[in-house]
Amino acid sequence: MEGPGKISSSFFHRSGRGPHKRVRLMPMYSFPHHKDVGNRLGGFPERRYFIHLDFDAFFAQVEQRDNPKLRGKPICVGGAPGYKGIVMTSSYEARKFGVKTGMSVYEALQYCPDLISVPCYGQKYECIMQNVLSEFRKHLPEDCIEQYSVDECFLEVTDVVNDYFQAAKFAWKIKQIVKELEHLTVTLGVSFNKTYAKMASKFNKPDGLTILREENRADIYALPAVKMWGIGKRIERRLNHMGLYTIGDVANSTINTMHKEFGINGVILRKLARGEDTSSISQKVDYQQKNINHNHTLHDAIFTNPEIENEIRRMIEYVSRKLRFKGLVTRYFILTIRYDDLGYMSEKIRLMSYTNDERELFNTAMHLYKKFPEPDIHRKARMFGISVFDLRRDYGVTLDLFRKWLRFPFKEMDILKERYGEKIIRIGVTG
Ligand code: DCP
Ligand code: CA
Ligand code: CA
Repeated sequence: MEGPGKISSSFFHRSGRGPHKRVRLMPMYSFPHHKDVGNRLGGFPERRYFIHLDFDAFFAQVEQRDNPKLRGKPICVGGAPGYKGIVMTSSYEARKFGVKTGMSVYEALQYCPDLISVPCYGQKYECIMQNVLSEFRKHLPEDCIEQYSVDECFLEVTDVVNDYFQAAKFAWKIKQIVKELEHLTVTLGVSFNKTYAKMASKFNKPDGLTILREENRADIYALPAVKMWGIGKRIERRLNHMGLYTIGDVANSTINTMHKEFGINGVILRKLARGEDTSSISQKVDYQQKNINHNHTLHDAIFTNPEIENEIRRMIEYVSRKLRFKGLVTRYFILTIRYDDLGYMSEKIRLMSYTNDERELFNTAMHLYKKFPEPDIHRKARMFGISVFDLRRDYGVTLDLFRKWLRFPFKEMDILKERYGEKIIRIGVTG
């Protein structure tokens, strides 16, 4: 068996705006810069246990919880009907009619005329996740907890359980904690590595729990390759061309074939398919808030500039709001994009001064983005990641006298958004 070595690497990517762009490649979970190196002292135990948690129909479930009139009904979160809202998510009742994330509310109404569209309360969902994570910290050391996205987290429970039975019991406890604390359901995956745990949490939705042991690898191997985290339609097509259709096919392929077709990414993919993901809980969102990360994987990869700009703007709004919510400002900024051919681009920049100003962060992000190879129809962008670090307490604008006059009422905007929904106010965006 291989030890917990690094499986990430980087190479020079030729196509793009620059002649030789450095493309960062790393396994799926641990970016940026906190790769799959073990964070344990005294070696690794034989078997490790990870839980991946994912809220069911997250935003929609929260809105149904908070408004009994919406329960049992087809709803979507995305703005009032008649507006040009986009479905961010929908209740399971709505999904039966074919309502999908990413559709316009208008289109969704064609599928489901009774659909009720409600506004998005971003800060509320974030608070829920933070409450849940704080509660988990009473049951697990903080370095065993990783928030992965607005509705997902990984827990490593190796230190508190001895076998799968105990891991399952712990997972049930987690479900109970969330239910008691927030009256919401989650679906959990339990396995011996993060990739498998994440895949396991896709089974048995909603309110499910799946234990995926080494000996049940066949359950994963039987799935079509596209079900694997990180494989989109494009990669699937290329795999199919190579005669690889299932995750098992990828796992049983040779390193050489995968390397020839996809470079080092192919080798990583094969490893992840085989259950050889050695990554640990990433300390990127750590307890003392040394950094904040936000990743977002799109259901449908995008490539046009307005789409990308919009996605980056949404990410920035989220991160800067989180900074303000915690009373923090940042000095370093990383933008990462994963393309649907598995390539990564990641750029880091030191800001002129500490800030949580949305416009400044957005401009910085766009500045970094311009250095990346431009996505096109053949190489779309699938995942966006923003990471800010070197965080300080925000002592207020008085420290930055020269900018004082430029201060925007972000905090006041947060309150409005909290009360009336995401779309109530936006800076410098029309339409
Ligand atoms: N989200 C979003 N835009 C997207 C995808 C998701 O704003 N393109 C938001 C709404 C979701 C939340 O993120 O509620 C979590 O996304 P998931 O992909 O986990 O979807 P859900 O939790 O809504 O549904 P599922 O039960 O399938 O996990
Ligand atoms: Ca979810
Ligand atoms: Ca999710």
